[in-house]
Amino acid sequence: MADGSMDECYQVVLQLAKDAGKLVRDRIWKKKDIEFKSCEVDLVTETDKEVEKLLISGLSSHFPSHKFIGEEATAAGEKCVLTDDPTWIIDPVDGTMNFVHGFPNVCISIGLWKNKAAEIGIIYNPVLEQLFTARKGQGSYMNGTRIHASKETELSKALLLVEMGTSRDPEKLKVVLENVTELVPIVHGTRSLGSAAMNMAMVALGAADAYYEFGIHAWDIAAGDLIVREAGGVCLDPAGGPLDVMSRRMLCAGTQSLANELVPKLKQYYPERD
Ligand code: LIP
Repeated sequence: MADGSMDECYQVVLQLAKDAGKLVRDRIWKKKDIEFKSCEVDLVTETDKEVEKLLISGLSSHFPSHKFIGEEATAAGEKCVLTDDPTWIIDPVDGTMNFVHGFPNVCISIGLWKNKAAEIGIIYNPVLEQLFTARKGQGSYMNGTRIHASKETELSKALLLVEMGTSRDPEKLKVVLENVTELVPIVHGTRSLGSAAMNMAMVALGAADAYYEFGIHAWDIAAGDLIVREAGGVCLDPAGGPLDVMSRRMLCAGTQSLANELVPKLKQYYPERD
């Protein structure tokens, strides 16, 4: 692999994630400069931008041939293209609304993809000190301890993660609320962490049994895809086919059986691709 083995990539990104985590931890309960993106509840702060710059400059100095897809670079107009090249897919602060409010479900999500498949996944919540890591074929870990997704196969016994999302598009909101109305009466419980990556980390940890969302972006799920699968879970399209990381649609679960029960109950929504 040009400029850097996977081992070197892993060591470098782990240190950069910890360096970036200090910024998030130090600033979550301080005053922030808040800007709006696609709508008045799609927010970005100076910390989102600074963390993304720290990660991209650190990684590109070690691996100059690597490519990048970053949430804030994309928002600033950079094209969002996934090729076969080694590509770092970064959400600098996933759960920005939580960060703005000082609600500690925030994380830095970094995936390294090569040949359009995940090689390294890092989801780091520096406020609660939860570091989720995975390398292809090597299992998933939280703070260095091996983790495993749940073995739950029945929706009626499942803790389901759902998100309302940041879109205020009436058509999208209608689908979100129809799905919640359909599912709340038939599952054990529903929860929303406000961060796609943290939701996926909870499925990998076995602390929740499934999570789906329409409207997320590649940077929200690029790390969680590997972390869930290396913990023994499944990640797929919410209509049941293979996951397409650029489709802005995702369903993950501890077991294929649970995913199979969930899929037909979902009203589908097809956002514009990344
Ligand atoms: C968030 C996602 C969350 C989704 C929000 C938002 P951000 O990412 O993690 O799942 O429901 O709408 O997209 O914007 O905080 O990086």
